[in-house]
Amino acid sequence: MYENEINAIASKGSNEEIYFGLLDLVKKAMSDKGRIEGKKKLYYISAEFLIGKLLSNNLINLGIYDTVKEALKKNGKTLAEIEEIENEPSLGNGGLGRLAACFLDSIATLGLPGDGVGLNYHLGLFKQVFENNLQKEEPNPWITDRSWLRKTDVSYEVIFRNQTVKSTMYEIDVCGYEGKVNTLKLFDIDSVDEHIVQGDSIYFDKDDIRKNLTLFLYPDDSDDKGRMLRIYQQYFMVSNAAQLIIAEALEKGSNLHNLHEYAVIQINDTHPTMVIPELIRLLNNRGIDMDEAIDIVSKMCAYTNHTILAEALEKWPMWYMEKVVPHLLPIIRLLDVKVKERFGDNPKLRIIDDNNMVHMAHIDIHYSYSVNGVAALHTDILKKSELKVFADIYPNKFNNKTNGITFRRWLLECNGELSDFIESKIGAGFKQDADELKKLMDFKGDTEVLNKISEIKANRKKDLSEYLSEHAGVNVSPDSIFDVQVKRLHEYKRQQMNALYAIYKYKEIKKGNLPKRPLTMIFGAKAAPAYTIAKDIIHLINCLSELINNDPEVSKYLKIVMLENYNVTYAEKVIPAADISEQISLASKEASGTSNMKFMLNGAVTLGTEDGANVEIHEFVGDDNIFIFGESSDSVIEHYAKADYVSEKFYDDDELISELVDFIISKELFKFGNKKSLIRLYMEIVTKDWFMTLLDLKDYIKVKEEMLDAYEDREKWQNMMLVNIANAGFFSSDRTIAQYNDDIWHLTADK
Ligand code: 26Q
Repeated sequence: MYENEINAIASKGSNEEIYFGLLDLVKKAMSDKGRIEGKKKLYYISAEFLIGKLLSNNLINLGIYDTVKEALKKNGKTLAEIEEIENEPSLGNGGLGRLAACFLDSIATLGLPGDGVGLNYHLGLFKQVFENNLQKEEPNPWITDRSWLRKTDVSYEVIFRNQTVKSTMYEIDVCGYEGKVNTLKLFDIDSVDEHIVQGDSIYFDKDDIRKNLTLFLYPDDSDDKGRMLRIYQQYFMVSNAAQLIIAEALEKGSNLHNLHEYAVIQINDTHPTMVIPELIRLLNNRGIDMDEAIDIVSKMCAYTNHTILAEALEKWPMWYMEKVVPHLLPIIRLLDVKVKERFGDNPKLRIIDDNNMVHMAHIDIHYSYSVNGVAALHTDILKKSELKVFADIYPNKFNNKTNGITFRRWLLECNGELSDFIESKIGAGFKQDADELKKLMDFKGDTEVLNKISEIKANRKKDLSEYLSEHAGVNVSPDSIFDVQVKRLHEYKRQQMNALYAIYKYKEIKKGNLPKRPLTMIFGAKAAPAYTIAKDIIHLINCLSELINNDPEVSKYLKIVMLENYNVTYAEKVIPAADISEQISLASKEASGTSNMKFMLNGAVTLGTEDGANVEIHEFVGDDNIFIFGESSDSVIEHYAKADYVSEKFYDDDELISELVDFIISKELFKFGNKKSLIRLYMEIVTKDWFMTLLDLKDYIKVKEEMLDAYEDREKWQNMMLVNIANAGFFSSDRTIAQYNDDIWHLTADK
């Protein structure tokens, strides 16, 4: 397919010409595939779509990846260098956004009619740079004249209190693996002005909505204006979505009374919640009475919860909404009244509380027909504690959908050599049916296969080492153990615990207790701009990196790498190269995690707590193929309930713990770091430690040491790699999406 065109493009002179040639060809090939059609369609509304670069992914899904690679090779080029031309879209921040991207891939692959709906942030999430070991945020412009974005003539009016704006809809095609095409729809306004941003900062005038509405994802919300801007963004997103849904259904012949037969909405966390009152309002405006409108919308909406952290459960003051979207208030009040009519005035169930705060999740739970968590443990905790009052009144609404990842990007694309080798052993069936990976279990103990798998791992480690020495200015040995923790920076994810391990190792080496093999600790993480302690943790890791990597005595055995501006592109290089997958959240706090699945699929072994999807990974691979430590979620939940965790006690009572924590404020580190930041972090850990780092620190060090020892039994370790890969099938997002469709969406596949 397209062989002549591909050869012609590959023989062009510059990488740019080749890239843009391929871009146009792929766009045409996707339009040739045709759209996935159906009476009923899914609208996956999300504030984030962390889609990553698209060229390789689209080539794979179109089935022309190998042809392109060959043609480039003939001309002395690689796809990797061509893809350097492409900017990574900066439309997401972490797990929730990447999940949405994996889901779009699987929805199209299964032939289900389903589009993503979100916003076209011009400067995206900030770009992270390090200055004096501190994180600095810069704008991250990614949109270029020629790109995957297609401007459409679809436009809606969106009404705010003091003005009405006109939207423009952009589209990005989403091609299924050997399938047809859905779209990601991104709304924008033409008047946005990137020049209002001050220099290379992320500061801008928050007043002028016409100029700033779609500038940044998660603009700084440390003041009222910033928080209000988030409401502007959210309402803009969902009002467009609601108008689109109605327009498309009308076109297909809906009389609106049966809108739920034409559309189902998946609400990705609470950010799109206002779609519920907005749709009710629009239906009511079109002559449908309130009760019926509420009923129709409740039959259309399904809500996914991604967190139990209190601070992430959105609550907005009524007066914000009054200022931004006053026309929604009567509806939100009505929804609140109806809850009281039905269930009495239980404060825990209310939408509007005594402080006049609107609880977005409560709107979702009362007025959706499905509420799901994202891993078995997470859903259990929602039902048994966090959302128990709701689960009691709506037992049938609650369900689990354990997250998944698309194997196209996270195996075929990022680790083609491993994928090809697997295919040579068990056939290509696993690409459509991930469960077939289980067939690899037949090769347990097969030296040839095991050696090949570790050879491939060694190749990825070499690739990454080269990349790091070229792009990050750091030399690491591919023969060292690659120990990787990449995820958003948050105290509950406990990067600080990993950093304390680095201090432990540093001190051991200084004492002459040399490790059998060097260790390379790799971190990648962005901290929210206003999250001081998270930024302090990044600063600590950077300081440790500077101290350790420049100490000739220690750096032979230990290196610390903090990746700057970790993103999807980086993930695709780092994850295939990892030996150890760090999944060390405080049990009960990580809803699922998805990098844990990516690491497993690429043959890394998990070092983790019994949290999120780690629990399910543990069940699949068994005790012998994972390293588990730390207190259980039940006992952590009990500590919170009894308020009996006192970090200072752990610090005072244990010499090793105090020695490691004290190092944060040592002379050695003050040489490289900002004293204020180091002292603040030290104080936080000793006097607060809300996410109980010190509770699990000793167990973590012990199990990590056991794990490093286990690595030296090469055959044992290779078998662990194999068992992890062979059991990753369950974590394909194709499985997750099939379950969403069977249990929630009920769409008909168009294949
Ligand atoms: C809320 C209020 C105000 C400002 C921002 C927010 C906000 C923004 C982003 C709240 C939450 C998020 C993102 C959450 C997220 O990424 N959660 C992750 O979702 C993954 C996919 O389900 C899970 O695997 C992770 O465990 C979960 O942390």
